[in-house]
Amino acid sequence: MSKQQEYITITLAGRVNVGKSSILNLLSGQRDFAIVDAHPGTTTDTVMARMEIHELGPVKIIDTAGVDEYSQLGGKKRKKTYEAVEEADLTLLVIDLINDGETSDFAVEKEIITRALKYEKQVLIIYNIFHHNFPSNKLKKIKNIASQKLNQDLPCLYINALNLKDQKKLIAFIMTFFRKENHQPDLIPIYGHKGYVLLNIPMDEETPAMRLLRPQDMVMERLLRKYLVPVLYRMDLKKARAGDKAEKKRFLVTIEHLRNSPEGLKLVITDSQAMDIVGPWLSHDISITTFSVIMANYMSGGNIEMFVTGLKTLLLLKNGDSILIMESCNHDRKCDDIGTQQIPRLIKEKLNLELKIDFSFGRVLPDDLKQYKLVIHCGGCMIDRQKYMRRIFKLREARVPITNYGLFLSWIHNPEASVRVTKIFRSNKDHKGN
Ligand SMILES: Nc1nc2c(ncn2[C@@H]2O[C@H](COP(=O)(O)OP(=O)(O)OP(=O)(O)O)[C@@H](O)[C@H]2O)c(=O)[nH]1
Ligand code: SF4
Ligand SMILES: [Mg+2]
Repeated sequence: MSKQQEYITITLAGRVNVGKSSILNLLSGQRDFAIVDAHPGTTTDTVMARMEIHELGPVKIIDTAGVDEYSQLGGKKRKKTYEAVEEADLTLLVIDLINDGETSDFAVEKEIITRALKYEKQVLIIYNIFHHNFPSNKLKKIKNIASQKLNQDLPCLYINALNLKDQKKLIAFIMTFFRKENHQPDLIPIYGHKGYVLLNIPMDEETPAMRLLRPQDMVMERLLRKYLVPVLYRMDLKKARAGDKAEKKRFLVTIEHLRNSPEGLKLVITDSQAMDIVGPWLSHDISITTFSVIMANYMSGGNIEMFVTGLKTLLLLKNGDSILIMESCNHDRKCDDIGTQQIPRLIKEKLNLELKIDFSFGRVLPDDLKQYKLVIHCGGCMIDRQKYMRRIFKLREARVPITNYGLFLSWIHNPEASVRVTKIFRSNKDHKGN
């Protein structure tokens, strides 16, 4: 599990000038962490700050632009704010109690709450009180009016965001009401502190120098933590694919060596591009999966079956249907790139289909998802779990099935292989712990 994915994400949202950035400063304990100004619209885009809040652990706080700015730019800012709300584990909805408590219709605030709850996220209300010595009877009256108008059964807190003493109060409030949910399954559900796991990493023109890819790093970290021994193996995929007997022998000798060792071979994890080679080479009593399938299971909170179901859509596609190939980052593309070349070619050759294939690279989701019959997604290792889950929600909302590169590449050569690469997740589903 990477550090990046252990962050709790908290979004600060509300109208302009209600003290969102001041609350970010309050949480950080620094008055000048974010720019704060009496001018409405000071924060013009989502701003992310990572910090360690002792009681909560690593937290990613997203300060946002106010959602009630109705210029053309305001629409763009609002879109980003809503995205941040939909992704966050927790939204702190900030309301300027004295200015808005009596007069506002709270439509904007209700919209924020609706969006968060739709994405099964949590919301807490922060009433920010700008005036120190506001008469208490008047304040009580406004509090009542505001809570009646907002009409939400959500925990709320009254603070003065400029008062550093309210920091403790705010953190205690979050600690009391935020339910820290752990949706993340074990990255590699194999158990027992003994055994080798062979990682097949072919390395091609796209492989960056001087480092391994993030899923490979994550897998190694997990194996070490479990006292399992990762064995890194580089297959020459070109030779293997060309039927080179020596290349096959080199691989199988390594496998036999590990199998016959006292510790034994627990699992083979391969780059998904080599699954069509490695799968048939290995006898069925050897467990095998791919890095991409591991990531899909992990990022989706253990929902690998959703990607298996998505595969079945491939058999229902007709010429002219649109599908979307999605990657969560925008990397250099060299020859025979998986997303832009291999997958489209395999669809054409193996399924004999002429599809309309669109591509989406990076963090932004296309607006009109409904036009697609299927999404084929990469492992998604470069975005965090919250962003990935928002994608899954959006696709579910648009009723678009999703599958994954690793599953696709296993299935297209041999449908049985897609069952094989998901077996470790199904057979160990109920096992908790690492
Ligand atoms: N007196 C008092 N002033 C506050 C409080 N919170 C914020 N302010 C002031 O209100 C103004 C706006 O605060 P910001 O934190 O920038 O508000 P924001 O919601 O981030 O505003 P935008 O980024 O413009 O949407 C600043 O002048 C703050 O100093 C508070 O609790 N008490
Ligand atoms: S985000 Fe996707 S395309 Fe980018 S490196 Fe990770 S798996 Fe590959
Ligand atoms: Mg601001």
